Amino acid sequence: MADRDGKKKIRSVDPAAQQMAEHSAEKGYSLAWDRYEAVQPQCEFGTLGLCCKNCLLGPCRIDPFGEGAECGVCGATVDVIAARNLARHAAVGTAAHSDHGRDVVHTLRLAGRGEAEGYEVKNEKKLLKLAEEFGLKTDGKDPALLAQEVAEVASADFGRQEGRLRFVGRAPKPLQKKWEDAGVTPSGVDAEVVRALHATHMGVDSDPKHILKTAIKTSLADGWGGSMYATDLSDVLFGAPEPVRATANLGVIRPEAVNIIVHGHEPTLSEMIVAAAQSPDMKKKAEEAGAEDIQIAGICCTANEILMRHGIPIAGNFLQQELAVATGAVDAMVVDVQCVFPNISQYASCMSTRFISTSPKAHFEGLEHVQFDESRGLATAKDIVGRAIEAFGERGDSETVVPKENEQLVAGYTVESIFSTLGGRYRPLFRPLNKAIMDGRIRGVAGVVGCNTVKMTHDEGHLKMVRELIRNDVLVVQTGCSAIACGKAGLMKPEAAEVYAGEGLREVCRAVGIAPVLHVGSCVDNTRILLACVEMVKEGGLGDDISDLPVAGAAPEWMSEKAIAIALYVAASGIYTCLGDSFPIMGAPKVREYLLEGMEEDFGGKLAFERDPVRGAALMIEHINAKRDALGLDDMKHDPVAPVELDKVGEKVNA
Ligand code: NFS
Repeated sequence: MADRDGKKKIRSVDPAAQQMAEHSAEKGYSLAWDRYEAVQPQCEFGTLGLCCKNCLLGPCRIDPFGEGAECGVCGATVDVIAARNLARHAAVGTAAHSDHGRDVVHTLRLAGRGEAEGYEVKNEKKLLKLAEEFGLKTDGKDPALLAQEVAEVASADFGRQEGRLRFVGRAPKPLQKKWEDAGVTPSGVDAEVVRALHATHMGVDSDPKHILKTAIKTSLADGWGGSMYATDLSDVLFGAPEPVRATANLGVIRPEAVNIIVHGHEPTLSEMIVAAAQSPDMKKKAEEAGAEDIQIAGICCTANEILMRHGIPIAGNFLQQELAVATGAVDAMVVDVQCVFPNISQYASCMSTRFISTSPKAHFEGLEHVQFDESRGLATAKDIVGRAIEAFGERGDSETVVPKENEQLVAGYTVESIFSTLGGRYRPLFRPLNKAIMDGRIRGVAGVVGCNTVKMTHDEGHLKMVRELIRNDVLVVQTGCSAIACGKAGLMKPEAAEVYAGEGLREVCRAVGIAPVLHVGSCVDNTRILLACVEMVKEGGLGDDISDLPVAGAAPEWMSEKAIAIALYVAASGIYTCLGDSFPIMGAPKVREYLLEGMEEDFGGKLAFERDPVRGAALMIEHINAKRDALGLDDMKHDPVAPVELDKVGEKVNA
């Protein structure tokens, strides 16, 4: 259990996280920060990518300084080893996002057949648009039937054996050609994942650069396949998000209410929990148990899904999952898949909190399992909410400690809603954004996304980078735990423009009433950022391909295999992408050279590794400026404004 040697501070810039860490230390709860200390020193061979256990001739590890073996027992060099490891990470990341996408497709099919209790097509307009894109006959067709047909076409794309993925056709033509020339145009999502696993088996692909192309191809099947289906079909089923006000941080937990935390990723579950909690019978039960209300709050990307569509509050990001439970006021922690700490059940024996796993894919030792089944989605969700109400009854007078931090934010931006927010209801165009970039009020656009990691100070990378970007007039769009970090710090309120944004960006934010930092959803919704770039190209005046745009991407605190797939598909879509931690490839010179330099020639985008978030932002700005120069755009109208100290974030917006 927790042993922070009397130094109760954790590495986090979030005061709510800090308070709960102190409380956890007093209670003896172990946190990820404690476990990180306990596993030191971490394996340097693994960090550098020089450890191979792909076959049982090994494990082999290669010393980067030439002491000992130069290659593995089979003859694999450092570059082959590191490239294969990276390709496997990308395949797992792609599989995770895409399996989430597949579940949404499955639910859409069941909903169309009338076999998914509680689900229906909420966005017929988008269903129709997709059906037309897929070449389906739409005239006078019943939306339920159309939903089934769209789901069939999508399923076929997952299992496609030949030809290219459908959404590849959404990319600008020059980018499609680059992918063709480089041999990375993805085919079926499943096939690409399987091929990456085959290619990295012992004694198959042994050309480092070719292995990296396999990693890129697989990742493109995520970005322009599995993830894009997850986003588009979630919008069809659950409705397209619209700008919505909400709140974020541990202070959203209310001791007097039945608190249910939904943690994980798939909206199929969380949407039903929200519906169940809002149903009159459940509300009545909660009142009978003496609760004021039922409070749903999210952690990680499932939080982003229900925030975007319903304005449901966010309890915190990845590193706050244990801290939420430590409040003692959570009556049910409901998890599905991805980013859930395996030992989250450590609390089960000492609290009334019910820990409930729900996915057939993910059971957790020590957690009660209520299998979620879309065919009886609402009934399962009511069962879960009922258990939370019971737990509230058992909570009695036991101690609860809930931080007060609870910040306002606006979320719910999509390609469609950016259109209408910037262009107005009657002129839904990307023209105003392109024009603001062309005339030098907005320097460019940056997507800042990704996780938290205990290897860095929690949230600090996100906040420092984003503030540096907006003070230099770069409009920021965000997803994932990065979006949650900036939401908690007050950067997603329109007022934030007055404090942090450069003068040009501030003028634009004032004119259209937006914050300088826009929340565009969960990690699968990074596809919204790709498609926003496509729209900027289509709108004209900023080049012919995504790689011509003055845009950049970043994941300052990334840690998951999903982030590896994202970084690769974003860079291979032509976007300069700056990562906080490096990929585990630094011991492999050829791999390093290709990812940090060579791939730009093939795709127009490449990666950079920079731990210092302010320097990372400077690299992104330098890239954006170079793109502006290449396009011959006007000089920026204003100089950047002075930076604001990190400890003033939030404080200043609220002043
Ligand atoms: Ni993305 Fe979302 Fe957060 Fe990282 Fe995990 S929740 S899918 S992987 S930790 S951003």
